[in-house]
Amino acid sequence: MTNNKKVLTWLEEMKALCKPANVVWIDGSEAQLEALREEAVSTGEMIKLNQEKLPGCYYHRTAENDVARVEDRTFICTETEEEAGPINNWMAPEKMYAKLNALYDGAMEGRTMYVIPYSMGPVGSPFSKIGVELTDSIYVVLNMDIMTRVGKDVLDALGEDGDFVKCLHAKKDVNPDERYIVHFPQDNTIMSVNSAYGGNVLLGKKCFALRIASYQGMKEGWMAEHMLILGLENPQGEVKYICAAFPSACGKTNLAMLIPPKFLQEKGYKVWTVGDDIAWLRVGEDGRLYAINPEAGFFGVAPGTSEKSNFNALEATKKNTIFTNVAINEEDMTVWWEGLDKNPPTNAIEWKGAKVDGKAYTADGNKLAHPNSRFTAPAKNCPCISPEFENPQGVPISAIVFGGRRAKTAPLVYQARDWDHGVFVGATMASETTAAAAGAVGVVRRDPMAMRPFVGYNMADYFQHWYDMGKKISNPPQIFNVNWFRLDKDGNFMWPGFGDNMRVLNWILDRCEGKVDAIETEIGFVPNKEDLQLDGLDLSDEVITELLSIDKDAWKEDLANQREFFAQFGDKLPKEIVESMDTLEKNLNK
Ligand code: OXD
Ligand code: MN
Repeated sequence: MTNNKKVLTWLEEMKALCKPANVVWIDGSEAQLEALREEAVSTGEMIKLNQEKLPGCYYHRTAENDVARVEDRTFICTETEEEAGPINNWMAPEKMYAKLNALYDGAMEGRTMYVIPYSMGPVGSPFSKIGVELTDSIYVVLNMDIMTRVGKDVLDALGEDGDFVKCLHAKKDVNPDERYIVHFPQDNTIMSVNSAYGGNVLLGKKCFALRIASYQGMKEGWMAEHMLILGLENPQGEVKYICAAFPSACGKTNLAMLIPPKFLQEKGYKVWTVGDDIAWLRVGEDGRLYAINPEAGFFGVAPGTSEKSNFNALEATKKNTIFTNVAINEEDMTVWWEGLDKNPPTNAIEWKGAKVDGKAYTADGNKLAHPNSRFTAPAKNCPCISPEFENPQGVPISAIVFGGRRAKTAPLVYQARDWDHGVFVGATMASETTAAAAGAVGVVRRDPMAMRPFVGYNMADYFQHWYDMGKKISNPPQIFNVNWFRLDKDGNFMWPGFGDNMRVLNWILDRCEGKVDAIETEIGFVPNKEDLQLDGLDLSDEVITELLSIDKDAWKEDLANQREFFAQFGDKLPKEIVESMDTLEKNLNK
């Protein structure tokens, strides 16, 4: 399949290490993929769902101990500990290679090693990067085929001499005590062992497209970010693009596929999805920032996805999708999860595999689907996928939006004063824990740029990279912060969220185009009420005022928390962050 010596040499080394019974190159052909689906069904690795109702759809169940990303088992192995920084787990590369080589030794005996050449980004785009994943899991092959561009044309694009990210995955016996998700950014290498759960084994996603790519971006002058990309079309047919970063459980996929409120739809507004999770950003010749979505599919959380909450995502899952750890409706071999509708199937198979009466089971407070159960759906299934999705040059970004779940601190929306202030706004991102999780409610977890689990090097250097990029972007996007989760005194959400968030996006774009003024406050610019399109919303004037207000005491408390968080970076912390904290303090004390 290839004459690339680097690929062939590495493959020989990994074969010698893992000792598979045979090796199969994935060429991306439908015939080969179909044969693998059949094989996975025959061994029980996958279950074929109702092919009339869900054509091309399959079901997979992971081990009970293997249902989520494992941050405590995720390592960044740079030469020095300082290069990995205080947020990442670190081990010296030599020591980690020795440990891992022992685990991989003979790990594929009697099994097949699949060789998956894949491209993050459209094949041949100047943004794109190539990886090769070796895995002993058909589930991984089939998911990678949805989430990335896989096959022979990737090897052709790599050529005889091209560089690629080496990705090795062995399922082994999914022993959580010997599970490792390890990145060697200086060797372009990822090694994952003892897991078969998506985020740990689809190595193109978090491991490559964020952790390794963020390191590559720092070295090469571009950015890999945990951001959705959406296009907002106005009634004149112009489309402006926005990137947005949110910590998990803040509705990123929903925002990426937003359906505007009716009165805006009638005026001709529309949202186009370019990406729901990751953006790779480069400076274009015109001095603007351009973004591609390096992925080709959505690896979305199923529970909570419904016709009402995210019609477009649900539509995307209706064909050629792999469902993981949701519930099966045994009546007709379709799928179900909490929040899909109010009708749990009577003859259900819950995610661990037990046959239960779904109605009685959920009435007792049990969950049929695992809360982190997923769908892997091709992006092109999505009804609102952007016509620019495959554009190798990416889309020009007008605004970058940061957000989190803040009960009190952040107003509905505010705009940073300039790029450097925007970097500070991103770096001080945080989200509060909800009652849905065990433990105290309202505890602040700092999650700079929503990249806390995904920066492949020292986060202080990552902040510096943002400042450095600002100097290279002559025509930068404006930077904003949003908060859909402000609570009133009784603990109720003040803002309706979902499609109505479009109203805020419109204000953001109006600001980018200089169409509206704003009020300068201690923290940045907030909207004049009359510039928000609030037609048809049942919100009193007081509520709007409250939504846009700044609670100085809450901000002072947050600032103390920021200082504590940033202290761990010591002298490496860019001076701009300290200056921004000092300015904020001065503003709040005025
Ligand atoms: C994801 C995540 O799965 O951020 O996208 O955890
Ligand atoms: Mn994510």
